[in-house]
Amino acid sequence: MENSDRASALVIMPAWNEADSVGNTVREVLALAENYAVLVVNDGSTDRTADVARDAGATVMTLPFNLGVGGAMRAGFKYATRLGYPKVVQVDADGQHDPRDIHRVLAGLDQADISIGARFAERGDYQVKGPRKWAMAMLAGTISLLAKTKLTDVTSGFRAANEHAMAQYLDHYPAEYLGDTIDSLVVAVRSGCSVVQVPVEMRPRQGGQPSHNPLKAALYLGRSVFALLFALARKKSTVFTAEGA
Ligand SMILES: Nc1nc2c(ncn2[C@@H]2O[C@H](COP(=O)(O)OP(=O)(O)O)[C@@H](O)[C@H]2O)c(=O)[nH]1
Ligand SMILES: [Mg+2]
Repeated sequence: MENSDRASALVIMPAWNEADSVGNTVREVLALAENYAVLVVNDGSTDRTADVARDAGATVMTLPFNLGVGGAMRAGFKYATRLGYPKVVQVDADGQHDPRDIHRVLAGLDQADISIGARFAERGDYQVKGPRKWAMAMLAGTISLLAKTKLTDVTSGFRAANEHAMAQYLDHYPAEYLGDTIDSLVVAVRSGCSVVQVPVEMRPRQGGQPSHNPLKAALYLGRSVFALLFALARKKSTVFTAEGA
């Protein structure tokens, strides 16, 4: 854990078969002027992700089999809490999240428990169109109502959390497919966490392959729309009142 001395925040990097890009991404983070510790959660990769990440200077936690981004993040939050990091930020291993924006995403925590790095400029391989675009707009609008703040990019994985949000995540962070994006946010907001978004730009993936299956992702978005409509139709329930707040 040589990289954790005096670190102001922990960068959690979920990685699944990212040997092509994780090394560069870790090096970019460690080269920043700010002092961040980097934890790569190697999620049952079958390539050299763990070795490459370690050689680049990250602490590597290897999960014995693939748990998905939600499970990997939950393991990362547990690690951060045990080691007493006051802030964490999730950064993709594929290089799409520009490490130079990390300080901006973390700065959002001055105003809220969760800070989302939101892409405003749709470019690179992030062009979404048709029903997917409508579903995302509708989800963003609905979650904005819940969070009482304008959110435009609720599926962004570039996000930071403070200790309050981490305490909530440890109990409730969804581990199912893609649940780390929308579901995690809805549950956190309903548990009393505040959210803010800050603008960032996304870069193209720096190597390897995207993990998402487009059909599964579309089904997930559709399911999220319905789940949210039902959640909104319900009266506020005491089950969701803030814990530990
Ligand atoms: N730990 C873990 N990380 C994953 C998994 N699937 C994807 N990732 C990581 O999550 C980040 C985003 O994945 P990616 O496939 O690029 O998704 P996209 O950017 O939304 O298209 C990358 O750092 C991936 O390595 C997984 O099953 N487990
Ligand atoms: Mg990606």
